[in-house]
Amino acid sequence: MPELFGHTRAHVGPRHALLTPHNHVNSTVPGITGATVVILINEALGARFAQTLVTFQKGGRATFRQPEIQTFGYVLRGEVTVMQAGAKQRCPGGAFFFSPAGQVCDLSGPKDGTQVMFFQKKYAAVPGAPAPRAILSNEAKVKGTPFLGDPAANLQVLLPDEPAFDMAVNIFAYQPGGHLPFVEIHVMEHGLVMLDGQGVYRLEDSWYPVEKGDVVWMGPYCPQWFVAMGKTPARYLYYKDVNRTAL
Ligand code: UGY
Ligand code: MN
Repeated sequence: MPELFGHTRAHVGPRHALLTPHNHVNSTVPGITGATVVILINEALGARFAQTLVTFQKGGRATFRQPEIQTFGYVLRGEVTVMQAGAKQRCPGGAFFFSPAGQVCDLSGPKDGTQVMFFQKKYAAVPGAPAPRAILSNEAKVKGTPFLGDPAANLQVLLPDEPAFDMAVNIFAYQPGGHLPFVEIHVMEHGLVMLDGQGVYRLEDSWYPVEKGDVVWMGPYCPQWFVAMGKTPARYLYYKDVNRTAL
Protein backbone atom coordinates (compact mmCIF):
# COMPACT_ATOMS: atom_id res chain seq x y z
CA MET A 1 0.00 0.00 0.00
CA PRO A 2 2.63 2.63 0.90
CA GLU A 3 4.26 2.14 -2.51
CA LEU A 4 1.03 2.85 -4.44
CA PHE A 5 -0.02 6.16 -6.03
CA GLY A 6 3.56 7.34 -6.55
CA HIS A 7 4.61 6.96 -2.91
CA THR A 8 7.92 5.38 -1.89
CA ARG A 9 9.96 5.03 1.30
CA ALA A 10 13.06 5.63 -0.83
CA HIS A 11 15.17 8.77 -0.63
CA VAL A 12 18.18 9.91 -2.65
CA GLY A 13 20.29 12.77 -1.35
CA PRO A 14 23.87 14.02 -1.65
CA ARG A 15 25.11 12.23 1.51
CA HIS A 16 22.76 9.26 1.97
CA ALA A 17 20.21 7.16 0.10
CA LEU A 18 17.59 4.52 0.86
CA LEU A 19 16.39 2.16 -1.88
CA THR A 20 13.65 -0.41 -1.37
CA PRO A 21 13.05 -3.52 -3.52
CA HIS A 22 10.07 -1.67 -5.08
CA ASN A 23 12.48 0.82 -6.70
CA HIS A 24 14.71 -1.70 -8.53
CA VAL A 25 15.40 -1.27 -12.25
CA ASN A 26 17.70 -3.72 -14.05
CA SER A 27 20.92 -2.98 -15.93
CA THR A 28 22.74 -5.06 -18.52
CA VAL A 29 26.32 -5.57 -17.38
CA PRO A 30 29.19 -7.09 -19.42
CA GLY A 31 30.34 -10.42 -17.96
CA ILE A 32 26.95 -11.32 -16.42
CA THR A 33 24.48 -13.50 -18.34
CA GLY A 34 21.26 -15.31 -17.42
CA ALA A 35 20.62 -12.97 -14.50
CA THR A 36 18.96 -9.72 -13.56
CA VAL A 37 21.38 -7.10 -12.31
CA VAL A 38 20.51 -4.05 -10.20
CA ILE A 39 23.28 -1.51 -9.63
CA LEU A 40 22.14 -0.14 -6.28
CA ILE A 41 25.05 2.16 -5.42
CA ASN A 42 27.95 3.46 -7.51
CA GLU A 43 29.88 6.59 -8.41
CA ALA A 44 26.81 8.15 -10.05
CA LEU A 45 25.30 8.43 -6.56
CA GLY A 46 28.48 9.98 -5.14
CA ALA A 47 29.91 6.76 -3.69
CA ARG A 48 33.48 5.49 -4.12
CA PHE A 49 32.38 1.85 -4.40
CA ALA A 50 29.65 -0.19 -6.08
CA GLN A 51 26.94 -2.36 -4.56
CA THR A 52 25.14 -4.63 -7.01
CA LEU A 53 22.40 -7.23 -6.61
CA VAL A 54 22.47 -10.18 -9.03
CA THR A 55 19.55 -12.62 -9.24
CA PHE A 56 20.45 -15.66 -11.33
CA GLN A 57 18.26 -17.83 -13.49
CA LYS A 58 19.27 -21.46 -13.93
CA GLY A 59 22.29 -21.54 -16.25
CA GLY A 60 23.29 -17.97 -15.41
CA ARG A 61 26.91 -16.95 -15.09
CA ALA A 62 29.03 -14.04 -13.85
CA THR A 63 32.73 -13.46 -14.44
CA PHE A 64 34.64 -10.63 -12.80
CA ARG A 65 38.14 -9.60 -13.84
CA GLN A 66 39.11 -5.94 -13.80
CA PRO A 67 42.73 -4.92 -13.22
CA GLU A 68 42.16 -2.56 -10.26
CA ILE A 69 38.80 -3.70 -8.93
CA GLN A 70 38.33 -6.07 -6.01
CA THR A 71 35.06 -7.95 -5.65
CA PHE A 72 33.28 -9.21 -2.54
CA GLY A 73 30.16 -11.40 -2.88
CA TYR A 74 27.65 -12.67 -0.29
CA VAL A 75 25.09 -15.33 -1.19
CA LEU A 76 21.72 -14.06 0.04
CA ARG A 77 19.82 -17.18 -1.05
CA GLY A 78 20.08 -20.19 -3.34
CA GLU A 79 23.36 -21.86 -4.26
CA VAL A 80 26.09 -21.19 -6.80
CA THR A 81 29.57 -22.49 -7.66
CA VAL A 82 32.33 -19.94 -7.07
CA MET A 83 35.71 -20.40 -8.73
CA GLN A 84 38.59 -18.10 -7.80
CA ALA A 85 42.32 -18.35 -7.08
CA GLY A 86 42.32 -21.99 -8.29
CA ALA A 87 39.64 -23.03 -5.75
CA LYS A 88 36.13 -24.12 -6.73
CA GLN A 89 33.36 -24.39 -4.16
CA ARG A 90 29.58 -24.76 -4.02
CA CYS A 91 28.31 -21.77 -2.03
CA PRO A 92 24.90 -21.78 -0.27
CA GLY A 93 23.18 -18.85 1.47
CA GLY A 94 25.52 -17.23 4.01
CA ALA A 95 28.65 -18.05 1.99
CA PHE A 96 30.91 -15.17 1.01
CA PHE A 97 34.00 -14.65 -1.13
CA PHE A 98 36.60 -11.97 -1.78
CA SER A 99 38.53 -11.70 -5.01
CA PRO A 100 41.57 -9.34 -5.07
CA ALA A 101 41.98 -6.81 -7.88
CA GLY A 102 43.00 -8.33 -11.21
CA GLN A 103 42.12 -11.92 -10.27
CA VAL A 104 39.34 -13.86 -11.99
CA CYS A 105 36.20 -14.67 -10.03
CA ASP A 106 33.67 -16.88 -11.79
CA LEU A 107 30.15 -17.83 -10.64
CA SER A 108 28.35 -20.68 -12.42
CA GLY A 109 25.70 -23.38 -12.02
CA PRO A 110 23.31 -21.32 -9.87
CA LYS A 111 20.05 -22.73 -8.60
CA ASP A 112 17.18 -20.77 -10.15
CA GLY A 113 16.59 -17.59 -8.08
CA THR A 114 20.02 -17.52 -6.43
CA GLN A 115 20.79 -14.01 -5.22
CA VAL A 116 24.26 -12.58 -4.60
CA MET A 117 25.05 -9.11 -3.22
CA PHE A 118 28.34 -7.70 -4.51
CA PHE A 119 30.51 -4.91 -3.11
CA GLN A 120 33.30 -3.71 -5.41
CA LYS A 121 36.04 -1.18 -4.73
CA LYS A 122 39.06 0.11 -6.59
CA TYR A 123 42.05 -1.16 -4.59
CA ALA A 124 44.21 1.45 -2.84
CA ALA A 125 47.67 -0.13 -2.59
CA VAL A 126 50.09 0.77 0.20
CA PRO A 127 53.74 0.95 -0.95
CA GLY A 128 55.63 -2.03 0.46
CA ALA A 129 52.52 -3.75 1.84
CA PRO A 130 51.38 -7.12 0.46
CA ALA A 131 48.24 -7.39 -1.69
CA PRO A 132 45.22 -9.03 -0.04
CA ARG A 133 44.54 -12.75 -0.53
CA ALA A 134 41.44 -14.44 -1.96
CA ILE A 135 38.87 -15.64 0.59
CA LEU A 136 36.01 -18.15 0.37
CA SER A 137 34.08 -18.86 3.58
CA ASN A 138 30.67 -18.81 5.28
CA GLU A 139 29.17 -16.50 7.91
CA ALA A 140 28.56 -19.59 10.08
CA LYS A 141 32.35 -19.91 10.49
CA VAL A 142 32.81 -16.33 11.71
CA LYS A 143 32.54 -15.75 15.44
CA GLY A 144 30.63 -12.62 16.44
CA THR A 145 31.48 -10.27 19.29
CA PRO A 146 29.24 -7.93 21.31
CA PHE A 147 29.70 -4.45 19.82
CA LEU A 148 31.44 -2.26 22.42
CA GLY A 149 30.41 -4.85 25.01
CA ASP A 150 26.67 -4.82 24.21
CA PRO A 151 25.28 -8.37 23.76
CA ALA A 152 22.17 -6.91 22.01
CA ALA A 153 24.37 -5.76 19.09
CA ASN A 154 26.56 -8.55 17.70
CA LEU A 155 29.23 -7.85 15.09
CA GLN A 156 30.75 -10.39 12.68
CA VAL A 157 33.80 -9.15 10.77
CA LEU A 158 33.97 -11.21 7.56
CA LEU A 159 37.33 -10.04 6.13
CA PRO A 160 40.73 -9.92 7.86
CA ASP A 161 41.41 -6.56 9.52
CA GLU A 162 44.93 -6.24 8.09
CA PRO A 163 46.71 -3.40 6.23
CA ALA A 164 46.51 -5.40 2.98
CA PHE A 165 42.69 -5.07 3.03
CA ASP A 166 41.26 -1.61 2.30
CA MET A 167 37.63 -2.71 2.58
CA ALA A 168 35.65 -4.39 5.34
CA VAL A 169 32.35 -6.25 5.09
CA ASN A 170 30.59 -7.02 8.35
CA ILE A 171 27.28 -8.39 9.62
CA PHE A 172 25.52 -6.62 12.47
CA ALA A 173 22.80 -8.57 14.34
CA TYR A 174 20.55 -6.74 16.80
CA GLN A 175 18.12 -8.17 19.30
CA PRO A 176 14.71 -6.42 19.24
CA GLY A 177 15.34 -3.05 20.89
CA GLY A 178 19.11 -3.33 20.33
CA HIS A 179 20.70 -0.21 18.86
CA LEU A 180 23.95 1.49 17.91
CA PRO A 181 25.31 3.01 21.11
CA PHE A 182 25.64 6.54 19.70
CA VAL A 183 25.15 8.56 16.53
CA GLU A 184 28.25 7.73 14.47
CA ILE A 185 29.85 10.38 12.25
CA HIS A 186 32.90 9.12 10.36
CA VAL A 187 34.92 9.52 7.20
CA MET A 188 34.24 5.95 6.09
CA GLU A 189 31.38 5.17 3.69
CA HIS A 190 28.85 2.37 4.06
CA GLY A 191 26.74 0.35 1.65
CA LEU A 192 24.21 -1.77 3.50
CA VAL A 193 21.49 -4.36 2.87
CA MET A 194 18.96 -5.44 5.47
CA LEU A 195 19.19 -9.23 5.74
CA ASP A 196 16.45 -9.83 8.34
CA GLY A 197 13.93 -8.04 10.47
CA GLN A 198 13.25 -4.34 10.63
CA GLY A 199 14.11 -1.17 12.46
CA VAL A 200 14.61 2.54 12.13
CA TYR A 201 17.72 4.09 10.56
CA ARG A 202 18.67 7.65 11.35
CA LEU A 203 20.57 9.15 8.39
CA GLU A 204 21.60 12.79 8.78
CA ASP A 205 18.48 14.50 10.16
CA SER A 206 15.89 11.97 8.95
CA TRP A 207 14.58 8.73 10.50
CA TYR A 208 13.58 5.94 8.07
CA PRO A 209 11.69 2.70 8.72
CA VAL A 210 13.76 -0.08 7.10
CA GLU A 211 13.11 -3.78 6.55
CA LYS A 212 14.59 -6.87 4.90
CA GLY A 213 15.72 -6.15 1.33
CA ASP A 214 16.24 -2.40 1.82
CA VAL A 215 19.58 -0.89 0.80
CA VAL A 216 21.22 2.17 2.36
CA TRP A 217 24.15 4.28 1.19
CA MET A 218 25.88 6.40 3.84
CA GLY A 219 28.45 8.78 2.41
CA PRO A 220 31.44 10.11 4.37
CA TYR A 221 30.39 11.96 7.55
CA CYS A 222 26.73 10.91 7.26
CA PRO A 223 25.42 10.93 10.85
CA GLN A 224 24.02 7.42 11.43
CA TRP A 225 22.18 5.47 14.11
CA PHE A 226 20.02 2.31 14.08
CA VAL A 227 17.51 0.69 16.40
CA ALA A 228 15.99 -2.76 15.78
CA MET A 229 12.21 -2.87 16.15
CA GLY A 230 9.62 -5.63 15.89
CA LYS A 231 9.63 -9.00 17.62
CA THR A 232 12.43 -10.71 15.72
CA PRO A 233 16.15 -9.84 15.52
CA ALA A 234 17.34 -7.51 12.76
CA ARG A 235 20.50 -8.15 10.74
CA TYR A 236 22.34 -6.16 8.11
CA LEU A 237 25.36 -6.77 5.90
CA TYR A 238 27.51 -3.70 5.29
CA TYR A 239 30.59 -2.43 3.47
CA LYS A 240 33.12 0.02 4.89
CA ASP A 241 36.40 1.47 3.52
CA VAL A 242 39.18 0.92 6.06
CA ASN A 243 42.91 0.90 6.84
CA ARG A 244 44.11 3.86 4.77
CA THR A 245 45.74 7.18 5.70
CA ALA A 246 43.95 10.54 5.99
CA LEU A 247 45.96 12.18 3.20
O1 UGY B 1 31.32 -0.13 11.48
C1 UGY B 1 30.56 0.83 11.57
O2 UGY B 1 30.92 1.99 11.32
C2 UGY B 1 29.12 0.57 12.03
N1 UGY B 1 29.06 0.63 13.46
N2 UGY B 1 28.21 1.50 11.40
C3 UGY B 1 26.87 1.23 11.23
O3 UGY B 1 26.41 0.15 11.58
N3 UGY B 1 26.12 2.18 10.65
MN1 MN C 1 29.30 3.35 10.76
